[in-house]
Amino acid sequence: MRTKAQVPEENTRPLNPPHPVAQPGRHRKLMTTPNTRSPKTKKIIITVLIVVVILAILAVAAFFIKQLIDSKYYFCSKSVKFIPLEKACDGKEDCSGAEDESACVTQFGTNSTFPLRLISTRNVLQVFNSVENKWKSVCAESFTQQHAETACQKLGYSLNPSFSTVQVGLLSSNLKMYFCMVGSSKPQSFQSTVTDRKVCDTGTVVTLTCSADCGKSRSQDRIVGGQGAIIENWPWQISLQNSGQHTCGGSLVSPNWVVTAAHCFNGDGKKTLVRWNVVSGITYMGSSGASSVDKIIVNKKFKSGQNDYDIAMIRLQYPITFGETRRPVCLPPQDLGLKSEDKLVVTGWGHTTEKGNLSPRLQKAQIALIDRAKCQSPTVYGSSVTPRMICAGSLEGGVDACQGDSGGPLVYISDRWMLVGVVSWGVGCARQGRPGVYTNMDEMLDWVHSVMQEFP
Ligand code: 4AZ
Repeated sequence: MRTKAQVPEENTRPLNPPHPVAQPGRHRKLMTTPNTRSPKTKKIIITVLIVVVILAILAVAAFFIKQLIDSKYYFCSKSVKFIPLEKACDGKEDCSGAEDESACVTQFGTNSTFPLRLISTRNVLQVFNSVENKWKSVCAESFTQQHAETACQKLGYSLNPSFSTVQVGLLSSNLKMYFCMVGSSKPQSFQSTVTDRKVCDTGTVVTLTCSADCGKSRSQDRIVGGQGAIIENWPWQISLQNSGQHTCGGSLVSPNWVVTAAHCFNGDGKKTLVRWNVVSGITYMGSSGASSVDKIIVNKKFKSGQNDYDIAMIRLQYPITFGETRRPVCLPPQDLGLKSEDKLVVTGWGHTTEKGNLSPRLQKAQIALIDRAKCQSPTVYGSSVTPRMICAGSLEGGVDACQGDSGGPLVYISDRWMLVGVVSWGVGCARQGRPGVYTNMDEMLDWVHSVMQEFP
């Protein structure tokens, strides 16, 4: 606020005082116009400006030279040596101390069935009996909070779980064929105490929620195709950046795990961990507040050049603190049972047209699940679509994921948002008869849970 008392002292002084005082500096100033500077001052200003401009040019040049070097070479910091990028993480030691092979993308495969699962929209807990090759629903009797914690820990969650019970009569037929009961003696390893039951004494089985705050967002707004979005509504969305460049999307599924696509790690310089960062909590593309990557695990069955098993997981160096802008999405239960035309949402900073550019602002699009038979028809993608894939979008075209959306979330809401797909591939973007293809999370849950258990 500008008040009278704040009027500058200079203004209250007469320009030509009746008795000029001997103050040479002041006197000279009063006699000249206020903006005129001495030639010496001018020289200094010009020199400073030139220095600033030169420094700016040097900084920009250094940035581009660094980008250029980074795009071709890997720097061995211990031996102070550059090696061609394709030699980093190629299985052969090129830097002293094998520095170039010490922090690389890991491949992980699993052939065995993960012995626990949550199934159907009710999240019924089942235990796998490997001798009989059968899944058995867990009776509620003798099941305690401690059992719930053990089960969720096994499934890769560290947060406080909660469990409830559901009447057997309300379950679909495949969930009420076989039952088992956990023992009370060893809740920390209850699978070793599981015994078969013909029926549950209480007539109820266990339903389990491992991540209390997953899949909740500020608003559950309904979406039309391709609009600007805000991170608060899709707080699990992350930007996966290679040398500071947005490369793929991804989804937070716990404080330190991100789900993304395996094909994001194809190519030179994409296999070394130091180049990767995860940026969370942003609506507008940027690199501030990036999380360092501790491990990247790619599905072993993914083969570059093919699109099958296109899934990877990233473990962050430090867990993310959840809030309005950062929150995990729920992993779906097994057999969620989506039908064609069910409404899904895809989000990302990918290209807004096929030959276009990345979007500075996060975008969302509502799309529909496409019938598998339709997507596998010869006029669409034929046998390129495997059981590990689902198609979503519109056969008329117009709305779709695109380059730069890869690895990002395809979500479905019942009471919470669930990750049902990962942006994977498609022919072009939003073309007629060429919908987007997504990694089918339902087929990957075993792998995801195995990874979280194997690399806690
Ligand atoms: C890509 O290149 C890509 N239209 C991702 C999604 C789709 C196409 C391409 C789907 O990452």
